[in-house]
Amino acid sequence: MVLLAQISGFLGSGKTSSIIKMATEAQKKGLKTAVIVNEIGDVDVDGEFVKSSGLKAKRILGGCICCSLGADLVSTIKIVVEEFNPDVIFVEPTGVALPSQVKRFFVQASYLVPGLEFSPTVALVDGVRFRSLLAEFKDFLTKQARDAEILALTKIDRIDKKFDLPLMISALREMRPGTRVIGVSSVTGEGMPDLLAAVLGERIELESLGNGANPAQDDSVVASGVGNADFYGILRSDKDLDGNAIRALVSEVIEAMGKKCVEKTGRVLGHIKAFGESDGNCFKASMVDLVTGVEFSGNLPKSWKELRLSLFMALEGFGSEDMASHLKEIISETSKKYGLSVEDLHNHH
Ligand SMILES: Nc1nc2c(ncn2[C@@H]2O[C@H](COP(=O)(O)OP(=O)(O)O)[C@@H](O)[C@H]2O)c(=O)[nH]1
Ligand SMILES: [Mg+2]
Repeated sequence: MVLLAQISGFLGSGKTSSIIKMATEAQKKGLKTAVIVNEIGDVDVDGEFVKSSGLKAKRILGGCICCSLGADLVSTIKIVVEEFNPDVIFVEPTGVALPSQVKRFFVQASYLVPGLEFSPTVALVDGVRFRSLLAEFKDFLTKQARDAEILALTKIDRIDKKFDLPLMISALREMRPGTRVIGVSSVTGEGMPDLLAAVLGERIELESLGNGANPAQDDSVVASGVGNADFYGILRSDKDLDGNAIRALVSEVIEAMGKKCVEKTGRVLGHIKAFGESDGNCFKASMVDLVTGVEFSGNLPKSWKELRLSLFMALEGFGSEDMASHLKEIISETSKKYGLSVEDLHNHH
């Protein structure tokens, strides 16, 4: 038996963080786990971060597994089962995927891989950005929520438990009546045992697919209006720099792109993130809104001359080409400011 668990949710809602938390817990219970991470762009951030957390992972890049890359999902499930022989596979779709579409490809995978079973689909909803997401992205949220058996309100460590949390939970219940809603935090671990218990302990039948599901869609990346851009390369310095220089540099690039997005669209609705490796240390930097700012996890080096950096952003309403040209300019300007040379490896592929 291999359990397939889909953890969906909008860009930056906390999918990767929750999966790392749940997969690590599942391993402590003696279950072998693997993760499949899908990214709209060609540059991998989350897959690398999941691996650096000690988990087995495969990535699917350059599109969405609910539409254009559905066939890749099917073959990747087969490869993961053959290579890792896991008990549970956590699947992280892109933030614009429709869970029901991903389920369709789970069904196809079950023709190729015997013994697949299916956890209830989880859709994560960001508690910190709840108000702005509801105000500006309600249709899409409702679509994602309609496809899920469990709704998890994330980041509750930052939500007022007395007043706001119960209101948000009832707003979610209204979005899809009858669905279970669980509040979770991958920082404090609150709610995670309940969510994991449901994912590991409950099953959905393939026949239930299609109930309330959205009609097939050609390309969910195009339909979402989310643009994306990325960078993959090496930044080098002549002098020794410290970890704070990485923090400052990466924050500056991410914040500058966030501000560009506000100039263009009036707000930041999406996710800007980076994975870096320097002197044997790995870290992830991430921003979903300008107020919270850039958050780092992992380790920064004490001293370094070379930084391998993958950066990826997906932002609603910001055209991909426009975004790419701004990103290039901002990376080049910021690197110059810190006295770094830039080797762009992405454009050499
Ligand atoms: N305070 C708080 N922040 C979180 C939590 N989960 C994720 N985040 C932050 O939210 C951002 C997006 O998280 P990530 O897991 O990458 O989201 P994904 O894009 O859905 O995979 C990151 O900056 C995380 O540090 C949480 O439970 N509490
Ligand atoms: Mg992620």
